[in-house]
Amino acid sequence: MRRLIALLATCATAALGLTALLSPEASAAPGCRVDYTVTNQWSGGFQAGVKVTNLGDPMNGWTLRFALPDAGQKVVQGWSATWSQSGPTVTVAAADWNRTLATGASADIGFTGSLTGANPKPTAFTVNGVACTGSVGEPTPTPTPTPTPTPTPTPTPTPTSTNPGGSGTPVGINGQLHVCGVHLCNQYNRPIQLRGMSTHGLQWFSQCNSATSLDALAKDWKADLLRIAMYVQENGYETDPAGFTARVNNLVDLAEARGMYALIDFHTLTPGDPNYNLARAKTFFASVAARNAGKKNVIYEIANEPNGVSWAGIKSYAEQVIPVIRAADPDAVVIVGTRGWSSLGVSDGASESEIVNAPVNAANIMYAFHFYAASHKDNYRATVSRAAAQLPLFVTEFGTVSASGAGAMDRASSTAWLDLLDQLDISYANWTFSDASESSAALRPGTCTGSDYSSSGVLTESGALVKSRISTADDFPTS
Ligand code: IDC
Repeated sequence: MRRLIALLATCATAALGLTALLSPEASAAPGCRVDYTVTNQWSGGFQAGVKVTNLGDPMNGWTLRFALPDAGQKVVQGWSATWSQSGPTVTVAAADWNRTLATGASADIGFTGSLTGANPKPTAFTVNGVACTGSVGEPTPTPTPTPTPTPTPTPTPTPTSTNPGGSGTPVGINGQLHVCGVHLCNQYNRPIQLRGMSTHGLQWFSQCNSATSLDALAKDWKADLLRIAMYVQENGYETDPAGFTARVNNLVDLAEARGMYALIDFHTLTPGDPNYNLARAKTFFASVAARNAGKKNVIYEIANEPNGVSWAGIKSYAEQVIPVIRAADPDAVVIVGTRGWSSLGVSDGASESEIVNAPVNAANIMYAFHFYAASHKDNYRATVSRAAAQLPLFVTEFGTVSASGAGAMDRASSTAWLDLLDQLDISYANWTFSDASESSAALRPGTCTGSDYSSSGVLTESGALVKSRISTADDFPTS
């Protein structure tokens, strides 16, 4: 894996030029730093993360400009800002939600680019017309957009799949998904089952979501799906909305480049009432839906595990968030969490009938069901068997262990569950594709600080079982 190289450029506070004086966005006392990081590179293309940090007075609007140093470099798609290019000059205008930058605050943005030759990095940046000069340095200790690089002794090129939706991949075969009847259906209007993995919390385990690890997930695990678990609390989204939004978008791209679907999980957990996060959800989904509307690989999961809240409360939340997504991305599948930690109500002593009797008033949606095999057994399986005839279900999270995420793996119950999901064509994602020190993690502790994600030695007992199930050949219908 190549080393990350960041360019640090510090704006000269004295160099307030004419452009800045004319710009309504210019700060009285400007000052900024730009970290430019090539996060991925392949034959013919690359991806870069750009962090704009305001070191001057608070800014209420900013425009970043830089020149791409090689004529063969072109911006293909940028995110979290409005990107344009004229000749070598790239102009990046803040998005509504990151235009205000307090002193010391940053905006994480990024882009994918094409290139025909070498990939030199820009060395000069302006923010609001103020020329920045600086020196080449290492990444700053502040959080960088995923993927976090996996340190390896020797920098090596990392060839990755560069054919989004390539013909043989899950996205290449199935294309844009939709709900038909109670099933998830592909572009041929035929039911399919997606099998994949969930990340752990991005705030803790982003090192497990590198280009290398996701190559292994796509190629060795043959996963169809990456669930991107973005916690809202617990040092997650609420602490840095722009940064977490950028990380999610980056993972959507990494999944897309490998032909995998990306399930964007707004990982609410505590507090359990999703309405607590309603305003955040609207802001987040407006942004990711607008940014990813043109992609075929995105599915939205609007609330991980509602708990301590009635179905009416969840339904009300869903009916306010879904229109925000639809306004930007009309055709994507949306998944709604269910009562009792997404147990269809069973863990609260209820059942799926409360949903059947009062479904969310929206089309092209599914309902989430979660289980942990050592905790949730026959009565939950009976519920799923029954509910699957009436409601489109998606197991967006399950564990082979107890609901705490720890304890012994229950092989018999896990196998019974996966057999049932296969039989019903219900898609699933396993918690977690990480090396957390807990038995639900698929990778042994320490795996994500290395570069080997493929050998059997890196798998936990749970990882070995789940990989053996996920990596069997898909049988996606193509007509
Ligand atoms: C767990 C993690 C654990 C973390 C805890 C609190 O495995 O490391 O400390 O969350 O954030 C869920 C949740 C999921 C839980 C998981 C295991 O969706 O966030 O992860 N679980 O407890 N529902 C049932 C189980």
